Amino acid sequence: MQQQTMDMNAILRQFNITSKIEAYGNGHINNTYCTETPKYILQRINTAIFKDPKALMENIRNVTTFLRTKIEAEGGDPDRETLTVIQTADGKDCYTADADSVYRVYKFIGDTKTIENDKTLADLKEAGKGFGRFARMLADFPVEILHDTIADFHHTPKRVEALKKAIQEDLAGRAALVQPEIEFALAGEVFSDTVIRGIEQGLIPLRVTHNDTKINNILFDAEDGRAVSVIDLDTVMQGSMLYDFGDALRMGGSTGAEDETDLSLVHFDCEAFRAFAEGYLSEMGDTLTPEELRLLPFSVKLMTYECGIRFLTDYLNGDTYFRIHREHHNLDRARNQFKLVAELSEKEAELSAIVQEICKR
Ligand code: ADP
Ligand code: GN1
Ligand code: MG
Repeated sequence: MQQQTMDMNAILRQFNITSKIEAYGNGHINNTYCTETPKYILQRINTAIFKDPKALMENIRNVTTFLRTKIEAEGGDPDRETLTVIQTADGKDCYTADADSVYRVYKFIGDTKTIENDKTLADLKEAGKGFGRFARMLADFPVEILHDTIADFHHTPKRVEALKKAIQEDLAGRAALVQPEIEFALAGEVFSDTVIRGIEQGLIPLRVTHNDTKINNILFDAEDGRAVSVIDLDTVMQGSMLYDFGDALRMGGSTGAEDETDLSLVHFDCEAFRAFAEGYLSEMGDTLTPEELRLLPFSVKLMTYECGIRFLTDYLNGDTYFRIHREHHNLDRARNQFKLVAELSEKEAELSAIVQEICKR
């Protein structure tokens, strides 16, 4: 522990910071810490997953610089409404201690809160506005300068292929234990290419997308609950807005936590969908194509399915990707997502009616 504290202090010194530091947040991928005074967020970038941290930081620098100008033009506070990268003493956006230990620091955005599971409809409407505003402000960002930080991140058919490989290899010897889950996952292959096909056919435009729009990737004002800032920008890449809309409701629309094991507590809440969609469409509604609007309900099922098969794949591979906190954590997560997928299949018509109601106003 003392060794770790010493190492963290040495890392902080690279950024000219001296402060106590503690682990922070609930992400599945990076390691996040927060300093005491002055407050900063320090993150160790997961280089097993993000193979080119310099390209990743270049994306973040470009996107946040672009957002700063937009936020200022709209009369906002860029230090609060987007991430600010703190450079190292020698002017770099991250500190590379060794190939596996790459660190970055952000200004701490204070007087805010993150929401994990206990969310109200007002929170969801705000989250929709926040992610919608993010997309709107980046609508004229020069997308060609963005690097793909993870190739084919939301290419769902390739995620199905990865699952099939994991089933075949059965590295952790778990496939026989999860036959019903495997069956459910493979049955979803029929709809897995819907968005990719739409993109290929030119029906769904490519935009700048966040690609990891979990509700805890948005900071809300601690006082009035408004969405302040979209964070966790590691996966900002070119993609479909359907990825961001669907992924946000994957967690935002569930009545339970992502790893709740009592599945009687896990349902998809259509009113949560309405609230998020109202917020999102108030920012982006005018710019969406008919195909994007038509697929909003489906996108939630697709992204929930994709995440479920990623959890199952990781379980079969022996838990090498997502951080786990108990033995069958990834299986619990996969089952939870599949419960939602099954419900979403039944609720698609109801959700489409909600989109139509919002668009008529
Ligand atoms: P991960 O990729 O592991 O999910 P995040 O970038 O989402 O990491 O950060 C984890 C948590 O740290 C967030 O949910 C949020 O609570 C907090 N956090 C991250 N960046 C900031 C920031 N600039 N200011 C305040 N809190 C932050
Ligand atoms: C990971 O880093 P975090 O916890 O915000 C993952 C997302 C998944 C999510 C599931 C880079 O997000 O794609 O949807 O877990 N991020 C990456 O909770 O793989
Ligand atoms: Mg996060």
